[in-house]
Amino acid sequence: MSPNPLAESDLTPRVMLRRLRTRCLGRAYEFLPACASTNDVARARAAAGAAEGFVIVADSQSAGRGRLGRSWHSPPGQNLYLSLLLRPALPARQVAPLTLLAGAALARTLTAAGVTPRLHWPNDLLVPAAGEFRKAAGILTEMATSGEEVRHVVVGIGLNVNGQEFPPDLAQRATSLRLALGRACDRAKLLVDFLAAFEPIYGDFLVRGPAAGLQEWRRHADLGRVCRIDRDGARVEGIATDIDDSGALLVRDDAGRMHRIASGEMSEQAGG
Ligand code: BT5
Repeated sequence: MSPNPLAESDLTPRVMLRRLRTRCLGRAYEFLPACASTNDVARARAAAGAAEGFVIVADSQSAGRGRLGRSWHSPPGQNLYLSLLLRPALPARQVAPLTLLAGAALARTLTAAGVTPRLHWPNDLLVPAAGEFRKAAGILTEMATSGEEVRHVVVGIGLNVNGQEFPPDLAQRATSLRLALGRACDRAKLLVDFLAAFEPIYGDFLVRGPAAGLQEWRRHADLGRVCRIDRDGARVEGIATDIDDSGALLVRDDAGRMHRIASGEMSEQAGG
């Protein structure tokens, strides 16, 4: 009889709930062998009343999404694709730092796993592979609002854990923890460790604001490099000097002018 890998999955609720160390995050937990996008499932569960801390994990996604309509390569059996539902009682304009705070928690988790991650504003996590830093994780934060108030936030994370091969368009840019560490990793452990790292960072954010979490983000960030930002058809080139207290990127151009970039795409310049 051939084994049923999904019945034995390391990510099923039975296994996960035993391993969780959090009070809230992941205490409501769902696992799907496959779905289109975990962010879409989380949004549907939010509309049906799911509580703060709900986590949905899929073993594979057929329409995993990045930002701006881009796709997230999501094959089965190897990686982590998760969405975390949050219901912060905050005005919508204060929610932007959450992507960076999730990045900080992910960086803490991976550091503990033995890799040296590098956070790339706003939502990429890179790890060393083949003599350079390559993308191993991405974060997609989506929000539903009612006027000025947040109804819910979905923080979606894709983390390449044990994948070793990528489609041609990603082969030179993507990597995984397994390729970085030279050994397979326990994705359920990474998930429970991430949730345990993020819970206090999120709690501190709700009570005191984002400063401490953003400081942790800075410690892992690839700031100080020459970069190019494209937004709304306009281009800013300069040095990515810092982030401000809302998580926006601060770029100093050649003329010394500072530009505050609330959202956009940061590409490194050749030689930067
Ligand atoms: C992101 O977007 O990096 C956010 C990705 C979030 C994915 C998670 S998976 C769970 C949850 N459910 C979803 O549907 N999404 C979230 P962005 O910055 O736009 O980067 C997307 C780009 O990363 C693509 O255009 C590719 O170049 C590259 N890419 C795609 N799949 C990748 C992978 N598996 N590993 C590394 N890079 C990848």
